[in-house]
Amino acid sequence: MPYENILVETHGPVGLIRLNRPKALNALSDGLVTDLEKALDVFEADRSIHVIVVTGGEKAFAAGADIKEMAGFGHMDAYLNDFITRKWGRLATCRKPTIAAVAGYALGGGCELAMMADIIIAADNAKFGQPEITIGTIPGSGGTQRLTRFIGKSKAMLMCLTGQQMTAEEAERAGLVAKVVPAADLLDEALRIANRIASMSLPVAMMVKESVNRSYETTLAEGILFERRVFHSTFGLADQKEGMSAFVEKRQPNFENK
Ligand code: DAK
Repeated sequence: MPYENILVETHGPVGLIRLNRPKALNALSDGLVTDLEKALDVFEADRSIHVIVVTGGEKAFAAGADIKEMAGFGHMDAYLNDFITRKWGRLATCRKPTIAAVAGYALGGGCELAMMADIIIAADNAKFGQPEITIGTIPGSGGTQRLTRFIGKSKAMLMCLTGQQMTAEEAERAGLVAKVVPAADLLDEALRIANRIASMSLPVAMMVKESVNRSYETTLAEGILFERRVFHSTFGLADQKEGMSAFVEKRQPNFENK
């Protein structure tokens, strides 16, 4: 499917989406977010794809929502049209595991988009920030909520109230990022991790994801109950039989994703 603002590739069981508006530092225009939503829908529906990687360019993952596009909007344009809300959360609702491979700027909506992925891998030149306050608005796609859960209140306040950016190294220390790698190795490393996840049973990987995400939505007791029910359900999978048999027989498992 042709897209105007993204490039889409498959690497075996891994679907790769590259945000591609380099002249605007991948500013997240309505067109880009629409393309992203469509590509995610396609990968989600494709049984041969197990993991989705989203990346940007060397200078920017994404420098935020497209300021030029929204600058003139009034409150009713934003509110009544539910401005840029509908499609924005698609990455967060993916059921398959997702990785954001971030180089350069991940600002505003760019940082928020990265935080919607399950794992963030950062290049050593990555910079994360929520600069919305510097342009007279506030984060609108989870910045005040997800960032606070990732790095805690004090650091989130510092970033959201001052617009101050965080380096890749700081982001790793704070728990925003899983791993920092040299910029030249970013995509290889993201694809290596994606392929490792893709070698597991797809339904089990999806159950792991669903269970970890549950911890953000519920109490510990409810989350543990949820985890236990999902754990019990894995005993209905052929892949559980295969995985445990392979261990006992000292061989590699051959998962059939069922
Ligand atoms: N929007 C539009 N164009 C942008 C842009 C952006 N966010 N960021 C950069 N560009 C454009 C620049 O205008 C410039 O275009 P030309 O002048 O060449 O035409 C080109 O990209 C190169 O940028 P610079 O010349 O500025 O490059 P520098 O290296 O000097 O600076 C920078 C890089 C990233 C520090 C700077 O561009 C910058 O500060 N950019 C803006 C960062 C920012 O404020 N981001 C937050 C935007 S607000 C919501 C969902 C999401 C959101 C809200 C609601 N819902 C679901 C409700 C998100 C809001 C935001 O992200």
